[in-house]
Amino acid sequence: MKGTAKAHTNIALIKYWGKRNDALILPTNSSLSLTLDGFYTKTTVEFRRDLSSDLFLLNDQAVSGQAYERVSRFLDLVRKLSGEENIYAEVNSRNEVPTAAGFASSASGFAALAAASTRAIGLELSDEELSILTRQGSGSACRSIYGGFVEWQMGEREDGLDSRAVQVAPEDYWDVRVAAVELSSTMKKVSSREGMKRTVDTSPFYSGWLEAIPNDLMQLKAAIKEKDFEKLGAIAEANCLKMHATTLGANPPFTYWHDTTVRVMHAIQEMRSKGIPVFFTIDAGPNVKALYLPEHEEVVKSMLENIPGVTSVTLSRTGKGISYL
Ligand code: 2P0
Repeated sequence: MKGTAKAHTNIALIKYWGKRNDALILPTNSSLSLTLDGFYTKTTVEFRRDLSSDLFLLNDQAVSGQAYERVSRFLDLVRKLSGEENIYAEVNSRNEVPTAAGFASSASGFAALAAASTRAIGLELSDEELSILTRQGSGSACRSIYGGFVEWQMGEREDGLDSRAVQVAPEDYWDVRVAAVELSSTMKKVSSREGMKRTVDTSPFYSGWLEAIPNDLMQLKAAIKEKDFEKLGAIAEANCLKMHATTLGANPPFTYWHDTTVRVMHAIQEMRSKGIPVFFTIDAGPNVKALYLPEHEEVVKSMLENIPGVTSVTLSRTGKGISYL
């Protein structure tokens, strides 16, 4: 009863920011991401009759506390779905993503866990069913089931059975590149889970965020269809700024930006004013991701590496969906 799977992380161009149901992880807005081949998680799950509780090892270290509880609760869903309620698992994960520094390691993590654990327990799920299950581990993870451009449709149902990802365009459709600019690998102060909750509950700007989503989503899908990079970049950058603006209105207010975050944002906009089409997006952390086309890779990389306070620049292409090993 053993399964191994690999899943890549994804970067949202239209952000998921807010839940309407915390337990089922149902979002208040649809989102759209690009799966990245540079960052991934590889996970092996083995269900064993001799275990009396789950074991979770991340990069060969036993994990306990909140991170363990999230994995074990997710395995409860898998056990329930399979009808095998009294069997525990050893989970071995290897993360090729810097954890909790604004890179969505939970996205590749829960996608790989969902794929490996369902395979190990003998469930045969469609990609759609797997996306619905994965969503209940971590919202953004439901998008990592697929490669390329992926939309997480928020759905309307209370039971969440229509809240799942669909592929908008496959990984070989368009060679858009992403440079992950790392500024600091320290843990962030407000987790994305807590940050989005505080924003939904207290920020007067949150209604403006929700109002903007349908148009951003429509425009971004048109940009993908037309392969219009400037349009894609402009919408992604503006959507990211709207998401981050909501945090400033929260009570207590907060921001994920460091001084270097702002420096990188300005440098990217400055480069654009000189005619290089490069755009930024930022998740719930200080690091910046730059979007560009292959012909500008050299110049974008060297510009980013030369910004004071930048510790590393990692380049990524569009990635595939989950694979079984
Ligand atoms: C996203 N983020 O769309 C957005 C943009 C952060 C900013 O999804 O609570 O780890 O597990 O559903 O998926 C990060 O939130 O949150 C996230 P949970 P998740 O990628």
